[in-house]
Amino acid sequence: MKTDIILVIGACGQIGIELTVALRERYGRFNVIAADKVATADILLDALDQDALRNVVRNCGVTQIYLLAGTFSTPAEQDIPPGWKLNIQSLLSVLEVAKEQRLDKVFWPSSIAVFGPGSPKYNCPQQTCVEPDTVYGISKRVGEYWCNYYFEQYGVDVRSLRFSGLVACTAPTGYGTTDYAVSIFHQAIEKQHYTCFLNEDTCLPMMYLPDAIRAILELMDAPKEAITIRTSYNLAGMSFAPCDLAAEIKKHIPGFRIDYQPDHREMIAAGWPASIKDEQARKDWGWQPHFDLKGMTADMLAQLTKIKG
Ligand code: AKB
Repeated sequence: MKTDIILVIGACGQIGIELTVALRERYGRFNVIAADKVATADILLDALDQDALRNVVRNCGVTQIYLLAGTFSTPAEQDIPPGWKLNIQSLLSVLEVAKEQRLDKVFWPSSIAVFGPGSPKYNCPQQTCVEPDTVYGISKRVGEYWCNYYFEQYGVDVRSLRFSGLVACTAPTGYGTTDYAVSIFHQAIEKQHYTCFLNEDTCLPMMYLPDAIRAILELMDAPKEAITIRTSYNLAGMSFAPCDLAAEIKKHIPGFRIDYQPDHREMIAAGWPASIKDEQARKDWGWQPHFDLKGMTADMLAQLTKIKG
């Protein structure tokens, strides 16, 4: 039987750290290659370098790629060309190499940022108006079309999820619009105070990272015939606003205080749905989230308190 050899590109980022651990538990330490641009990775790989990627795939006998390298909404808005290039060119390189080298499967994350002000605000469905109004959202939407194109034209088995704001205890705070929901935990533990860059009632779809990792594994395990969406699946976890999260943290840290100084990121968040409907993921491959706001908050605080000693 053929051994699965997995290449994780962007292995040292928000999703990559925990996904690499989960993949290693499943496929074995030496069958999962952690690639990134930082020295702690197994191999140094620039996601934009297609020749280098092809060499790694050939030399290591890679059968599956998880492409996690990319930029988030806030930096992409501030400097368009590099964000666009990283999000789209890296995906095209991976899809080309997957086609040439006949890889078994590819995973690529999309985002709720594909939706825009014209999309339904609540329970935003899979099939609806999808007109993003941010650089990041446009790049994710275009990426979804590329995934569908390579599947339809060349049979590349590429699978994708539209992630909400992800909350993780292992990764440093990122540069996304939803990343207040990570910083708030660090500041609550360290200073019992947080100044939020979104309005108190800006509700967004969110997900705890263990649920997101499980979703990736379950999607990639699903039989090919079960996958009916070849752009990207809506995926729901929970929805909350900063005031809801602050109230939940206060139950654990009664002295915690929050104030609000909304900045340019509020504009980005205002264009996104407050909640997502994900029936297709539930129907096609049995998706069910495990964490709600209460469970996530308790777990994040317990994990971070341990990590911070
Ligand atoms: C961001 O805020 O940019 C990301 C996302 C919603 O994809 N977390």
